[in-house]
Amino acid sequence: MRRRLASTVVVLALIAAACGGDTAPVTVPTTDVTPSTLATTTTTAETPTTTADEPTTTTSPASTTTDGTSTTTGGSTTTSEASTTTSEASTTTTTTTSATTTTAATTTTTTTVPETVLTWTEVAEGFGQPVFVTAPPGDSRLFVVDQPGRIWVIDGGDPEVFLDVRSITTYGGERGLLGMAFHPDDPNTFYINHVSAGDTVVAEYRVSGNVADTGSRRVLLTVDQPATNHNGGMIAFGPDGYLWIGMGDGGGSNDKFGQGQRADTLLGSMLRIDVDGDPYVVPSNNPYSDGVDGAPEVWAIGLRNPWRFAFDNGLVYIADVGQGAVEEVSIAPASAAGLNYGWPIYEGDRCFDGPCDTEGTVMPAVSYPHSEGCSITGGYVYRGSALPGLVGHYFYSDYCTGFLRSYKSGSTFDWTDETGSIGAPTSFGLDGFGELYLTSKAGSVYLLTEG
Ligand SMILES: [Ca+2]
Repeated sequence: MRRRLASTVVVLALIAAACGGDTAPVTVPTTDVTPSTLATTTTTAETPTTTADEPTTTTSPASTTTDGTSTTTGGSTTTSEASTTTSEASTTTTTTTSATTTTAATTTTTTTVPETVLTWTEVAEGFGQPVFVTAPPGDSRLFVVDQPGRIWVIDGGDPEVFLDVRSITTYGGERGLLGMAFHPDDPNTFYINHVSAGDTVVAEYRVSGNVADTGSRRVLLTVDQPATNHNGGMIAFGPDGYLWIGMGDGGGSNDKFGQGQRADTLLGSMLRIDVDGDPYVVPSNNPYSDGVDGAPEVWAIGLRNPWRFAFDNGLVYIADVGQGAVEEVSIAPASAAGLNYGWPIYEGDRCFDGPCDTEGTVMPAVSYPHSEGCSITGGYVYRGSALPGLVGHYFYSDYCTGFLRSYKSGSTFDWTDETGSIGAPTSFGLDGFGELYLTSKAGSVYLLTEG
């Protein structure tokens, strides 16, 4: 059942877009979800479990979900002939020196998308509130981070508990277990980012067999959180081998704590540390490694709530959640130290708390107004093998509208006509082979497939 692609292009709202008023800022999950029961239409390879809060793996592609959520999976089949696409474009990928600035350059690009039909195929369900998927490179297991405080491992059967930190995790709203990253040189060591006792904690664990050794917990970093929202949550190892930690501005609204433009505090910043230390080491080429003009851990400033970010081909893609009007993705060289991503001077490409001058600011490569969403869910540049026509596309979504869009070479593409909208997509994730997943607040994990 191959269909032709009908990918339409979203013209970048790179210019202007000072739309909308101050609607309530919405970021990642805002309410609790009780563990869902097993769906009755799921076919599983293993003996189904009956515990109410245990997720299951769906082994039949394109299975039908009947759980009454707003998710759409498998079977989005109405597509029309492919269209060739043209759009305005911008890139911000030219900065190569540290502590310099990048300004969006507007260009026009014509892009033809290969014939591909995309579908979100549900592969697992029943999680409390999944917010991330990952795996070490080349590892066939899949690790699912559940915001209330557990990590599940899928190793050919139903998900099993890999780590349980619920008792030391502050959960609710935007707080909880938010991120996970395996050590790039040792798949038996991993890191989590969770809110514990109300503050951000990055901790290391060792793996014993197919479960984490809870006794191996080693806290690297604790960051005081003055409010319940904007906790960031993403941790990922960069091409430099260092752990990058996305920190929100401390919460509230309007950068009320004045953190966005400060380099001497850890909030509103991207942090970068070497985990192979006690408790960690500050890389010598961090912009404030001497602690004189800023905090040693700070790598970049000007972030509001960088819920998800990703690396690809020497670049970092930071999806920073906007306040009331504009969402954004900023792209910059991962080697560029001391960049300023703009908040709160800019919200996306909109002047928010001026005076505004793009000089010295990394302006977004992609931005869209709140008429199209409310809270960006950043993703990844696809480098897998299942969807060869989409290699190099950076995929992203929005928590409110659930679209699926991609960005490549200055153009953006909207795939939602094919995939349907996923209700409340919380995060993207990659498996060990670069295939792309999406988690939904309703408790499901989807795999992006063709057909
Ligand atoms: Ca920004």
